[in-house]
Amino acid sequence: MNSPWKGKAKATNQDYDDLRPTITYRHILSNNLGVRDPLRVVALCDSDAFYAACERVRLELDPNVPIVVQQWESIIAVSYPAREFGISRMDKIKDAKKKCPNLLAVHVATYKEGEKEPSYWKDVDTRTHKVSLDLYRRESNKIITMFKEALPTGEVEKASIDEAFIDFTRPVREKLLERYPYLAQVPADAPNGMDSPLPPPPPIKWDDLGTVLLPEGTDGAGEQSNVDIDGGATWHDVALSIAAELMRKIREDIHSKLGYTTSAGIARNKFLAKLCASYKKPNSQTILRNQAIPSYLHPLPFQKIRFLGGKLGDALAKEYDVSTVGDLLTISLDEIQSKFGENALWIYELLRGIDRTEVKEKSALFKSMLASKNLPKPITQPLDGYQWIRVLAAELALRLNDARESMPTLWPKTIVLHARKGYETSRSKQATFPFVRNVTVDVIATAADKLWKELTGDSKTVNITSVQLAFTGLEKAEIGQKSIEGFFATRDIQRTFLKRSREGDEPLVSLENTDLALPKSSDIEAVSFQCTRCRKTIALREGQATGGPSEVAQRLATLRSEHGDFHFAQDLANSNEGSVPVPRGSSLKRQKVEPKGIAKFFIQK
Ligand code: DCP
Ligand code: CA
Repeated sequence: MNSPWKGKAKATNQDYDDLRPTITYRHILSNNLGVRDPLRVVALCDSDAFYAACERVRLELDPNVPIVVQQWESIIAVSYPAREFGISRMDKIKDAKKKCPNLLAVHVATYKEGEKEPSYWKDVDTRTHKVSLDLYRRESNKIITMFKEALPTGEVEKASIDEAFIDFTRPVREKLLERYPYLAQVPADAPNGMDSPLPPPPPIKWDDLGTVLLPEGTDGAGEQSNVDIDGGATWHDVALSIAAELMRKIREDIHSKLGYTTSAGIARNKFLAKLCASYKKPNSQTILRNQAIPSYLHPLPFQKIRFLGGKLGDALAKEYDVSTVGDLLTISLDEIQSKFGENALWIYELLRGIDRTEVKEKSALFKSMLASKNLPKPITQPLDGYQWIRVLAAELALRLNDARESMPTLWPKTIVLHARKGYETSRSKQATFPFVRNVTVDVIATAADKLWKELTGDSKTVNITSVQLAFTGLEKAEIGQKSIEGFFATRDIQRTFLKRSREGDEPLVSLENTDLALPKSSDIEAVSFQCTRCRKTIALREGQATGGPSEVAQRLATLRSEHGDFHFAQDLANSNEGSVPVPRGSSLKRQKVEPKGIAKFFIQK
């Protein structure tokens, strides 16, 4: 293809105009360390051969034992000692064992019908078992917790089951000011006061801090291992070296406390940190200095970059007949814009090592939890579905209860059952999930059984190839608590409730938070509110919205509390033993059940 850009002048470091920004006292003393901070430092830390390492630690094996993790007939993780035998994920178990006769192949834990916990059964069979990744999730959470505990002022974003981004900018800033206190004092003779540049940085000892990638034009092939770096060190290099020091210490702690080795990439942003994290594996870290960004990025085949692979990468390669990042640098922003519209600036900047994506912890409240099973043998008799429901319910029970260890009031609003026949769209049924404190396999299975009955209806035979059970709308039960608290506030029976609960009736929800449902100050002017539970906007009736702000606020508080009562009553009815909530949109009448315990107490008015 005859491309007007092919053979044009080579990209120069002019394309990277922010590699040596001048750092001033204003920068170093700023409290607002955003994504444009010139001393920004981000790391990506990834666990080595993660599932294999989890199994090795669980089995208390020597780290040199070659081990793979198997899921049915496939290999899903290969330890580094096993990789030395040329084993990869692509191998079949049989072939891997040929390559290494001493190979230990551990099958992932599975759930089995009738068992509440996953385990390592001898008779794993995809027709009767379901894979459990719970061990890996738990170990992953332990690692994330160690990052957070080690860096109370850093930001940690879990990126996958075994990777996390860490924003070191603030912890590094604290260390910089602690080690070089003179940076906090603008000298009296500084020409531009706060906007004067900092004095030259001290020499950096990169020893033991990891692999340092070399800037362009330096002798040596890509890496730097000497004690003092060249005279071109910047304060950003100092920041990187401090982050590397902190990262190394955390990685060592993870290794000694949990037994896992990790590999990290440390650079000025997420994109570059991720890119260099796997430069050397296992058990190592790589530092990409700003000066080395061009020489590191230029020769990279751009389609290997995650965001630039796939269709977008194909389009770029075809359009411009190019293959490396360096090739793409000669294309102007206008040109990219005309071809790629709104993504253009982002692509243009990424190619120049610029990425302003924040490191931000995703809400700890993952909104849903899904357990699913593709059935090697379709379910043909409706009765056969119940065994899978119990298996899926066991997984959800374990996961919800694990999550409740750190968030005790976590509560799913809805339970959803999906069933699919071949490649047809799945059918689903859902219901409000009972408001119960102890979510056991039985509670979940009872709710799901009811949905299964609805889904299969009167059919004598079915043909279901995949079943999924999910919790959706997972949230801390604050709204529920507020409803209940509102309930107590309006009926003034809190004392009675507490008395009865001490006498032995198990309260359905905890009452730890006794802050009553009063409007927040921001609500004072409001005449309506949106219920976070049912999403409806509940407004004061005409005429009620008049009067002084405190009267309106009071009426709104009453309305909130009444609306909370409505949900509370529903939850009580649903959480009664033996009662299963009526799915939304169902024409079924709510089952009449004799209220028991605390529910009976409340329903008697
Ligand atoms: N995984 C999987 N199926 C895949 C890829 C990965 O089940 N196709 C699981 C098993 C891995 C874990 O995810 O242990 C993490 O994936 P990585 O790609 O990070 O691979 P590893 O951690 O196993 O190896 P590495 O040391 O190369 O990161
Ligand atoms: Ca990994």
